[in-house]
Amino acid sequence: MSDTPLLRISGEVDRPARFSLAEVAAVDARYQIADVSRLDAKRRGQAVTLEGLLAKVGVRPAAAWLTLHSSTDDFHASIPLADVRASAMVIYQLDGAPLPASVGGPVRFFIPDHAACHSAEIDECANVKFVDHIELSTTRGRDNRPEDEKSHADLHRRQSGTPG
Ligand SMILES: Nc1nc2c(c(=O)[nH]1)N[C@H]1C(S)=C(S)[C@@H](COP(=O)(O)O)O[C@H]1N2
Ligand SMILES: [Mo]
Repeated sequence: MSDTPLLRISGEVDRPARFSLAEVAAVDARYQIADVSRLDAKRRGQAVTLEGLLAKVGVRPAAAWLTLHSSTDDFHASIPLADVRASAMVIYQLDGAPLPASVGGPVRFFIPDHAACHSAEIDECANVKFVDHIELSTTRGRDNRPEDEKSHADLHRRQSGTPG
């Protein structure tokens, strides 16, 4: 059902909200990115910028951290809001249909200019798949990204994804 909530935004915001696919698609056209493959040849789909979603909820001045939660596989990443605010997006649609789970749908966080895994706070591992909740907070939130090469390699093996 198109009205089922896809994504919740909570925490240090003026108007916590739950967005359906229709509501994400209805975010103002100036925040929509029709084709993310122009930003990264490995990625496909339609996205809305993080800024477009944040404009809907109203970021409070105290918000300093952005935490991406996936309850699907209990994966969480917390990153400084300022580092991604201008560039991050969520991919939510592919060829006019909901984004498939095989590429991280129904909602996949995407930072176009991410660093390699572990090389920085904003790494490829922070491109959280199946994101269902975005939380803004004053201090760092939950983060269970792999901390060392071995746990990272194990994670990639489990998700049968590409090495990164
Ligand atoms: N929900 C969720 N998102 C996740 C992960 C995960 O295990 N679960 N792995 C991360 C890691 S370590 C990487 S490198 C990228 C890989 O994304 P890709 O398979 O689309 O290239 O997804 C990130 N997002
Ligand atoms: Mo990764």
